Amino acid sequence: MSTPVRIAGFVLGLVAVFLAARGVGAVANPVDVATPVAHDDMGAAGHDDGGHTEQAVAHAPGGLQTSEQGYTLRVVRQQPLRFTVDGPDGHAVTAYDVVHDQPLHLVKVRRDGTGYQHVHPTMADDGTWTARLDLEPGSNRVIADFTPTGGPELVLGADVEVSGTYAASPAPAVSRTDRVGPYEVTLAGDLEAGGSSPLTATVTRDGEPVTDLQPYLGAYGHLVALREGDLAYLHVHPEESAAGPDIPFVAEVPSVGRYRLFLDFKLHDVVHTAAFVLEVDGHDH
Ligand SMILES: [Cu+2]
Repeated sequence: MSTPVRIAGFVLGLVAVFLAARGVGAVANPVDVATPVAHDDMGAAGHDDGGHTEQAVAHAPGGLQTSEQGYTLRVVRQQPLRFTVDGPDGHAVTAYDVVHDQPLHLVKVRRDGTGYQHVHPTMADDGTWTARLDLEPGSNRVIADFTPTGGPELVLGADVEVSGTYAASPAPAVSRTDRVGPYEVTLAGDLEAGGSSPLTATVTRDGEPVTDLQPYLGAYGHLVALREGDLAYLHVHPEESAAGPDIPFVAEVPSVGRYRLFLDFKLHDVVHTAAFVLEVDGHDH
């Protein structure tokens, strides 16, 4: 935790105490980022929240906005999906930093949480990206994770409506285990609202630990977490690890609710994706 962020959290905490003391806490609502503090009456009462509050203040979840800080995700066509990221000057961005081995990560999921894909589109010289995606009928969310060179780290999302008949899938139950081909993957650890939560994925085959994972996107696995309801895209960082069977991560979850998690891992030159559902109940631990 950087000192400026900690101080910012502390100052906002003081503001919350001040507002609460005057009985006008609701006035803080127009400032969205202050809401988690203003509404955290336990925090305002002075218990040690373990540093959770300032994180909620520092990061609004990504992927909820199509446009942010002057950059706009613009879908040009559906099939194949083509898009640009238009910069503050109105032109398509053509220079990106490579992060986790790629200049741009694109996640697509249908609004009902099915059909997850994580791909790496290719960019033409004019800044138009083309992605190989299986866009199914229904409302699809595409989420781009990138850093324009010299610009901010951004996660922008857009809806892509595809015509055709489809049946919405009911929300799945909480699930920590998934079977992908011959592999069984288990996700251990609990998500905590407003905190940094360690999670560990474990890959086995026929009950035996898998220890020959191949590096993928700069780690031995890549985990994406999406909030059910709005598909907010959460910060998940891989931790250093061996090539299996355990793949450790730290996830930052902003609120209670249910989260869908998708783990990409690579074995024998094939990338597999395991899916999980975790729930954050909001009770104190
Ligand atoms: Cu990626």
